[in-house]
Amino acid sequence: MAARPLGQPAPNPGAPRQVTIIGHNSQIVPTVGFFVGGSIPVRVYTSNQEIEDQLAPYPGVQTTVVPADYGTRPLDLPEPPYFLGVEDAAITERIDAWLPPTTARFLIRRDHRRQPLRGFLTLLPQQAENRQQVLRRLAALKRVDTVMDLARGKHQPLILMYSDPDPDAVGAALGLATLWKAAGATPLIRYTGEVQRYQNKLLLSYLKYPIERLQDDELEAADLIAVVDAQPGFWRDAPPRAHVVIDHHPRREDTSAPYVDLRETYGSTSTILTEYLVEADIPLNRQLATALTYGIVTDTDNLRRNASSADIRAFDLLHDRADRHFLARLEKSQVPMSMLDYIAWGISHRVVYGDMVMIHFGKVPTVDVCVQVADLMLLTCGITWVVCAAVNDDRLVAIFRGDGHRQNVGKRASLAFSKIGSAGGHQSMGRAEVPLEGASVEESIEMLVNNLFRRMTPARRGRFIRILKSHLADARPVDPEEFELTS
Ligand SMILES: [Mn+2]
Repeated sequence: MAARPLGQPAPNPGAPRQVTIIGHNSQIVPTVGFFVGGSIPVRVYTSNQEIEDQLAPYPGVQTTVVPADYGTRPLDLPEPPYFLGVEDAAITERIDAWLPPTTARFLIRRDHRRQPLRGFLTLLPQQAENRQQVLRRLAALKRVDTVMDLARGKHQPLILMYSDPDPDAVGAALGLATLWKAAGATPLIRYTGEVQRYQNKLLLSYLKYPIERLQDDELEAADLIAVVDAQPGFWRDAPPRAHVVIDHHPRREDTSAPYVDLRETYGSTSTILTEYLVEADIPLNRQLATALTYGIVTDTDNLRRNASSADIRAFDLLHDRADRHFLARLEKSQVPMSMLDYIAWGISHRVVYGDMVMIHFGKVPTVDVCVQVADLMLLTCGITWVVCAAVNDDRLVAIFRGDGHRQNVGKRASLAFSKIGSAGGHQSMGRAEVPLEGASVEESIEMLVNNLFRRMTPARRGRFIRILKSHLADARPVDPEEFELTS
């Protein structure tokens, strides 16, 4: 194949070599203009001599005047696509009879509310739909103006995230900071708890924007306060006096502020900020696009959970501007180094019963051990549910994971343990916590098996318990100094 000259776009095999426009209504000339603008040759058949005259100045347009009743098929009718600019139904049918079988037949009419004839497509979106889109955009721009106006002339705007901020809060905060910077302000981004997860620490260190823990005097000094991905009432004592609240959690009765944008149907607050930024045509740099993308995918479990079409649209707009490699790094950084010994111990001390895996870790420094190992064991072929239990802080804690396909592990947890402790969950995740009140680890094993398998024969339950107890006699992982989630 001959090489294409540089700078020449690859030919699109589906692109039409020319288009054919037939009829005489008011849409003919604008439609010709539309295609001429795209340098596509146009063939026109019209009964109206005036249209021929109007089209004469257009380059690449060949016009043929046909009889007013469109009664005879032109001998030189080109290949599809065809655009019919005719209002009259009988004439439309007559022209339709000229055409070879093709799906590429459009009806171009001013009045799109009229039902298009069967088999014809419309070239333009329905006007009502078009109008809705414009109105939605105008509403978004009005919101952006309002939010930006609030920041103009402010000395110290403050964007607050609640507690240990999750990636959605970080994405939304950075999005709002970008808007406010475009309005000439220099906002602080602060959280009020501690960042726990390793991935979130990694995210904050990746972003150049300083995002830190709130200092007492900063709240005092702020002359504009926004709360994102939360509502002021989340702070039980001393809720901040917020001027701006942008969130997707269910509305709290006590939420009020001069500017409130709450969208419960959205999967993430980052989506709301993405809409603001995109509608206002504010450039999204790579870091911002990365933070917003990560916010959307973590809150919606990669668009699988509670994702609205708005979240999917925002993701679509963002994802090729985001740093894929960094996002992959974040996604993979799931297992703290200090967990590896527990994972190894859990794997070699599993008890398999049918399609279930059970592990009892004895005493653990953190219940995260059970969560991590349960998620991992569920990847085993043939295993549909997992129970990882341990004793922590004088409680028996059992973490349930299931594929959610054949059983409901939340219900299983609650049936087994809600009478003696707190238990619940949903299809694929469950958790039970039973106070031990000084009972031993050995007794916690009996409690676990006897309650979970009430319908099992006592002999089999006894064997189950003996195996779990004997596993505990094996050398167990040495607790790391600290379960700090660092690399
Ligand atoms: Mn969120």
